[in-house]
Amino acid sequence: MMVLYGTTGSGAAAIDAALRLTGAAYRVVDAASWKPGPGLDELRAVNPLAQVPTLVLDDGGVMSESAAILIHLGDAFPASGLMPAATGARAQSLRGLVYVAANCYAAIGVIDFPERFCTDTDEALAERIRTGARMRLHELWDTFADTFPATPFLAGARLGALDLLACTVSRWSGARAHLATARPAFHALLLRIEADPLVAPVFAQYFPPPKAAG
Ligand SMILES: N[C@@H](CCC(=O)N[C@@H](CS)C(=O)NCC(=O)O)C(=O)O
Repeated sequence: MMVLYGTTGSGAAAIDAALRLTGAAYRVVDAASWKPGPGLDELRAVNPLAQVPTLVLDDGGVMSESAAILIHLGDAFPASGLMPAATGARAQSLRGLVYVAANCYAAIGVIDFPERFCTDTDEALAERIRTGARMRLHELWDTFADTFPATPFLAGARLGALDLLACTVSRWSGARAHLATARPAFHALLLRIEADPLVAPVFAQYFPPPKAAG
């Protein structure tokens, strides 16, 4: 059985939803680099970066990198529709998946861990790095929205990998609030994808609404 490493609020949401589309058997281990415990020990043993999502395949092969995991699942389970079958649509999905991973997800790594990208980082400098990376992230989402049309899904006729990754990664660092005013149609599209009956329960689990204070 496949094993997915991830936790609430993480990019494992996209992979969990994708695994449900495949219908394959898998189990989830609660793990993240910021959650010390047995899950993290297990995660570190398979992925030295200790990043999630990480997926251990049936044959013991380790997959990290969300775009690669999604492309692999699309290839291994073609009936899932994760990757479009038509060559042109598949090419655009590949472009979109790598765009989100290489540009948007990478910017979030800078926002979350500015000290990894600088030396002698005091809090004021860390905050300037975070602010700059966040501005860049929001521009990157604007360009994504302008570049990848929904027909009616980002992956084409069916819900696919690109929809799942875009919905997940746009959850962070104020991107949704930005898009709601900067690209309202794209923002509405993300909400529509998340309302899909397969996606909605997964996102409710990974992105629960904040608890009211008191
Ligand atoms: N390049 C990876 C990035 C994964 C990533 O940064 N995941 C975050 C959680 S959403 C993480 O595990 N961060 C912890 C860390 O880097 O220590 C991907 O595309 O999947």
